[in-house]
Order: sequence, then structure tokens, then C-alpha cells
Amino acid sequence: MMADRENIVVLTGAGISAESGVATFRDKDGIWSKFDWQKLATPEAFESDQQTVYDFYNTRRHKLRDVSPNPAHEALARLEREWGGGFTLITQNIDNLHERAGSQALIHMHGEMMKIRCAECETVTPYDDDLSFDLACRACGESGRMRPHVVWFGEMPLEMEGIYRALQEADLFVAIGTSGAVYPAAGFAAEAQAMGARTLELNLEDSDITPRFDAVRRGPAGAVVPEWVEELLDA
Ligand code: BV8
Repeated sequence: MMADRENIVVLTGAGISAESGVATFRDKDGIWSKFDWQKLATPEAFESDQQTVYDFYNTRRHKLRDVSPNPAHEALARLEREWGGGFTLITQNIDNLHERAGSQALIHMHGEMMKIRCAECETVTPYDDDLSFDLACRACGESGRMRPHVVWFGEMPLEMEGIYRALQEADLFVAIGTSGAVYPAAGFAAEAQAMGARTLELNLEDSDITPRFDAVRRGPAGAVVPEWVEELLDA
């Protein structure tokens, strides 16, 4: 019986958005099998070939207009609404499907695709249209220096303090649809476990961090997540 006052921390990765039609990164025909992350998702890439980085993110931003949250996103939003204890949702994803499903206690540790940031003054702005050199920063006026508000390789993920606080207080840590290939996110299960949390992995298949979990459930997130949430709320 899960006491209502227990604190749950959920970490999601690209696998939770796969059934919505958003490409994952390391599956068979994933994004990094077609594109070189070193040429597209690093600050150096942005400095050396800004237009190519713009094209890469504009293409993905366009695709986001044609996809919707799936039952896994909706189940997590329901859990947040109906759960009696603490609930924190950390996502590695830069899509906006969790918020569109109604999640609010949400940490986008790798940033958000539908926001842009001035590379000069760091001001972040929601923005739906294409990234281009013509864009000027509304805060400092600098033009041609707007970048996706996304954490690239080698950059510090966002809200790390809040994340480590949530991991410290977690009674249950659940990873959904992540390969456990990218740090520091891939280290969260071990950290939570070391601080006394039980750990559960919901994934289509084994990941790099499966050995870190007390329990695993295998299957597509769209089926496994609603099932798990139903059980939790009915307990
Ligand atoms: C950092 C935004 C210091 C961009 C991303 C050398 C140079 C520089 C850095 C490093 C280096 N060596 C190591 C590093 C650290 C590096 C790293 O870990 N590299 C890896 C490759 C070794 N990390 C960093 O650079 C990070 N910053 O370290 O700063 C620091 C350290 C500690 C504390 C503070 C600061 C920054 C990393 C962020 C990079 N940005 N994304 C963009 O999206 O364009 S990372 C990229 O991978 C994705 O965004 C995603 O967030 C992330 C993880 O991928 P997953 O979400 O797990 O997706 P993946 O495709 O891999 O897996 C899908 C999973 O879903 C699979 O398990 C599959 O089975 C499952 N699945 C599929 N379908 C379904 C499903 N599950 C359920 N249902 C389904 N239907």
C-alpha cells in the first residue's frame, strides 16, 4: 500500500514521446543515427555553423505542431493531480507534450524547444516561429544571436539544485523511456537509491541503467504508464 504522503520523482526521456510520433535519439533510426550531435547539439556547433543548427531545430519545431500528448503523458498529469504526496516530474525531453497533457510540477532539465534564448544576455522567450539571423533580442536588442533554449552537450543542465533536492526527498524514483546514456540524468536512479528511494524502470527494453532499478516493467509507455498510475491511485 503506497502511503499518500510518499514523495514520487519521475524522470522521462524520449521514449515517452515515441508513440506521439516524436523521434527518439538512440533507437534504430533515431535522431543521432541520422545526425551528428557534435555538429548540431553543442555550443561549438552553434558558433561554427549557426544556420545548420537553426535548420536542425526548425525542422524539429515544425514536427512538434503535428503531434499530441499520448496516454502516458496524460497518466502522469493525472497522477500529479490526484496523488496525495509529493510529485516531481523531471524530463530530459525538449518537446512540450507534458505541459500540453496538463503536467505542472515539471522540470525541463535539457531546456525547451519552443523557447529561444539570447546568446548575449541569456533572456528566454517563448517563440513558435522559425529561428533565423533576423531575430533580435527583445531585452538587449542584439540581433542574429538567438539560440534554442536547449541544453547542449557540455552545457550545464537546468535546475540541478531543485532536482537533487527532489532526489534526496524521494521515496520512489521512476524512470520512463530513457536509455540512461546521458549524464547527469543517467545518474539520478543511483543517487535516489543511495538516499533510500525505491526505484522502478518503465521502458520498452533494457537500458544502460536497468541494473540500478529494484523493479522494471517492460512495454510501450502508452500502455505501461497508465496501468502503473491506475494501480498506484487505486492502492
Ligand atoms: C553536462 C538536448 C556537466 C538537445 C540533449 C564529452 C564532452 C562533453 C560532455 C560529455 C562528454 N562525455 C560525457 C559528457 C557528459 C554528457 C554526456 O552524458 N554524454 C554522453 C553522450 C556520454 N552530458 C552533457 O554534456 C550534459 N551536461 O554533463 O554538464 C555537468 C555534469 C553534472 C552536473 C552538472 C553539469 C548535457 C547533456 C544534455 C544534452 N542534450 N538534448 C536536443 O534534444 O536537441 S541529450 C539527448 O539525449 C536528448 O535530448 C535526451 O534528453 C537525452 C537522453 O536520451 P533519451 O531521452 O534517453 O532518449 P534515447 O533515444 O537515448 O532513448 C530512448 C529510450 O526510450 C530507450 O531506452 C528506448 O528503449 C525507450 N523507448 C522507445 N520507445 C518507447 C520507449 N520506452 C517506452 N515506450 C516506448 N514506446
